[in-house]
Formats: sequence, C-alpha cells, structure tokens
Amino acid sequence: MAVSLEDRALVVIDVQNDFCPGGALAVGDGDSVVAPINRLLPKFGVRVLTQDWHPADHSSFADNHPGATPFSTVEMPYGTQVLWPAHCIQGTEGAAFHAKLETTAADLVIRKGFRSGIDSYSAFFENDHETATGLAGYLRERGVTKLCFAGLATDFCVAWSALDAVKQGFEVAVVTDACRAIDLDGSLDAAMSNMSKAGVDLVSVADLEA
Ligand code: VGL
Ligand code: ZN
Repeated sequence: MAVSLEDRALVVIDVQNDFCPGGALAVGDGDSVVAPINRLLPKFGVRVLTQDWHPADHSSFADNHPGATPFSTVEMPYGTQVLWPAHCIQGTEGAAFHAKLETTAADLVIRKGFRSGIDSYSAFFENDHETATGLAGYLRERGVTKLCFAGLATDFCVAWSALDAVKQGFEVAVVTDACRAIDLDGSLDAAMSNMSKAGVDLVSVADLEA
C-alpha cells in the first residue's frame, strides 16, 4: 500500500545550476537529485521550491571580504558565517533552477538570502534565526502539518530547513537519497546527527514510493 502524501508538502531546496556540476558552488553529484524529485513532486498535495537568491555584494561571498578565501569563516553579528564562492546571484543562469527540474509542478517558489548583510540557509529563517521568510505562515495557511525535504545541500540548506521546521512544530522527514551534501569539515555527519536528535525522520525515495 502506497503511503499517501496528499496531505504533505514536499519542500525542494535549492536545485539550482550553481549547486550542480559545472556550477560556482557545485555539490558532488548534485544533479542526480533531479530525477527522484521529479518523480516525487506529483505525489504531494503541496509543492514548494526554494531558490538561493543573492545580490552580487552578498556578505557570504569570500570575494566581498578582501583577502579572504572561500570556505574560511568570519564572525558576523548573527554568528559564524562560512565564506562561499560567489553563487546564485539574482537573475543569473547560476541562480536558475536545473533545466530538468519540474518547476511547473510548484505551488510556491520561495527566495532566500536576498539581503546583502545576512545569509539564509534555512527556508524558514535567515541565519540570525529570527528573520522569517514567510514559509511557515504559508504552510500553516495551507493547512499542512507534515513536510518532506529534498535537494541541495544536505548539510546546509536542507538540514537548517529541516531543523527549523521541527522547531516550528511541523512533522519532518528528509529524503536523504534525494539530497546531496557539500561535506565541509565533517558538516554532513554533524547535520545527520543533529537531524536525528531533533526527531527528523530520515527516509529514502523508495520508502515514499513503496
Ligand atoms: C547553500 C551554501 C551557501 C545550500 C546555499 O543551498 O546548501 N549552501 N548557500
Ligand atoms: Zn547561498
């Protein structure tokens, strides 16, 4: 008996060219999430896509910190921030969704990281953990309580979104084989263990298709 996903939302995190092979912040094998996500999308009652959407002067870019190298960290007023290669600049091809992603199936596209001074890994809150994107309100108004996450990257935007979703009172699953990780200094292990501890259900595509 197939699990009914009609009362759930699939939140697809940042399946954008810059996180796929050839992109500015390519995640190993990143484009391999596209096919399983396309199969899952029509099974869900609510479908949300997120898009990392930075201005060129974004403070998470190493280029905007003289002398800094990508993947080093800086202290920002809201905490420690990893400095990334410039990526997902608003309106560029790198910020566009992967060409094969079924974007027409989306009910909502939510953009994040559009303020120069603050990054936003999570689809719910910017990295100060305070500034809301509006997604929780949208989902509540649609009457959804159960969320599944897939996309890029497991250890940053997917994990931060899943952890915030739990804090917001949603029942949360992450479809781990429809995600790929950056894995910076053990960040994948840390993210997986934080998600388990928080009560995130770690599932596979096969579990949902069963
Ligand atoms: C992401 C680093 C910087 C992500 C976005 O989508 O996981 N990671 N911006
Ligand atoms: Zn980003």
